[in-house]
Amino acid sequence: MMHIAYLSLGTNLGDKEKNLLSAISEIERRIGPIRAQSAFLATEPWGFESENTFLNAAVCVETRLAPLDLLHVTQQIERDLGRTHKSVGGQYHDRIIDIDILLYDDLHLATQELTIPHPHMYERDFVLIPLQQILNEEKRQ
Ligand code: PH2
Ligand code: MG
Ligand code: MG
Repeated sequence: MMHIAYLSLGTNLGDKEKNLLSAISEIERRIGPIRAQSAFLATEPWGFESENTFLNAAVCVETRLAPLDLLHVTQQIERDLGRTHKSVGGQYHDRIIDIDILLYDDLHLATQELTIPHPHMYERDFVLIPLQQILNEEKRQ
């Protein structure tokens, strides 16, 4: 079965453009074909203090992976690109790459490990602006 997932990408360390491009190419390789991709948006850190600004993006990807498998693959890509620690309890850190699942078909899921839609997506311009860009792109096709 084919599914449609929307992912949010963010980075605020190192060569940020390269980090996003590497993440997107690993998403294509391990998750499925990219249907739409936003522009890269420079943003201020949200929810924590850092001198390192972000580059954010969103992608729409077609996948045969189930939600938890998708989560595990995105986490493996984060680790392979060099991410060291995860955010715990809303305590954020600078990171080489963060890949978050925003939406998966019309699924609503709330488990210990994974909540879909992403619980904070509606509060975050760095998520909503790229997401809106790819939704508009799809409407025009
Ligand atoms: N990610 C966070 C917390 N704050 N701020 C920006 N600008 N961009 C992000 O991707 C981001 C953030 C948690 O993952
Ligand atoms: Mg995040
Ligand atoms: Mg994350």
